[in-house]
Amino acid sequence: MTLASICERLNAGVPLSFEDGVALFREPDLLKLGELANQARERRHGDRTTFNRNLHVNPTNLCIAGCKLCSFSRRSPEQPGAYTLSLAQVWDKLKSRLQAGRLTEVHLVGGLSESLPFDYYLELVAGCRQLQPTLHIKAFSAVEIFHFHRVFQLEVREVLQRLRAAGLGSLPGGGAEIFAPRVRQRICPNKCNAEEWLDVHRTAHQMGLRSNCTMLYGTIETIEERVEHLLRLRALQDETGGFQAFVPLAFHPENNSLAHIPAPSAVEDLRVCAAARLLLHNIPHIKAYWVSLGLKTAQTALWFGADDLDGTVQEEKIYHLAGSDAPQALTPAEIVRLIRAAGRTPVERDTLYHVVAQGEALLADAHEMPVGGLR
Ligand code: V47
Repeated sequence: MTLASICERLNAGVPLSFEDGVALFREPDLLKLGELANQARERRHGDRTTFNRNLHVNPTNLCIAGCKLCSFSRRSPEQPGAYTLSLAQVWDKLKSRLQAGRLTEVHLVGGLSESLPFDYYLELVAGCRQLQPTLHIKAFSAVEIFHFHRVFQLEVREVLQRLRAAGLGSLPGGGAEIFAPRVRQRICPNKCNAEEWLDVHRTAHQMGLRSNCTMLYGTIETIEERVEHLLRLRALQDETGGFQAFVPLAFHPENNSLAHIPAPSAVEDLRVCAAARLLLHNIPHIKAYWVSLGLKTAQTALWFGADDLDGTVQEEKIYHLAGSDAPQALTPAEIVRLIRAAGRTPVERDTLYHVVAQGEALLADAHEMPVGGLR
């Protein structure tokens, strides 16, 4: 399989095959691969690069899953660093962020708790919504939704319906890791399996909720397992059309049980981004999550298929505990500057990718500083 023949199929609008995908990941010429991905990106989005004003909150790090890849979770409340935020603490964080400037999204994800009742999650969402009714609440990965289904003995649909009634707007894409059972067994044996993860998203999409999807790369997976993972996401998207963005997540090895595995190189990061753009022709957005990639690689990824940088973030824990040296937060002005410095056109979006501000309007209030500031 050569890049030239892949290019012919791309131009003819033919979805790439499993073999094409493997060839993309094995392609030594990163720049040629990047050029193809960039063409696909520009055909869809031109120069536009989106971001949003969001706040990440992780209500608890107590987690019964014990994933080997994770540096964030704690098994018991007695372990150093274990925490669970009260509802009032979450709302206070949100309140102080809202006082510091405009916000359109709160991103809530946490560990799989043994003790928190379903009402905690319902009130969490409802309380955030009440603080600012226009705020979009993107919350709970499919792994958490599946956990709620198991521990609260409710159908997945019922879990989603109740959360939606409380104010849930969409689902983030975390917890997919790598779908292959061989890999899951070794890096996250207690998480829901691939079918269960996909089924939560299928159900959400059938209910009209949008979601994102991810792939954690750089642990022990093979190239074939990456391609299979991406093609399973693509197949679900063919069925439902509910994924908005794919987020490639680079493994960070500090403070977890896979610390002997080196982090992926920037070359690998860009290759995954480009291959995903080309294989996932039916998923509109590829997000270069700057917390995972670092600012410089995230900027470069905007020429390797990515058209989105996520948002202002703030208070990120999962990657910083695993060794990310990206800042804790970016101001809108800093994101705009990063995008412009990469030679792209910044556009502020909301969670569902509607345009919020562009051009002159973009900078009108972009100089605010999120609470906590930059590191
Ligand atoms: O589910 C955990 C991953 C995810 C590590 O949907 C790790 O818009 C690398 O899903 N090294 C959480 N990755 C982050 C996530 C996300 C982030 C930004 C935007 C969106 C979105 C989703 O991070 C986890 C897991 O897959 N993760 N530990 C680690 N050591």
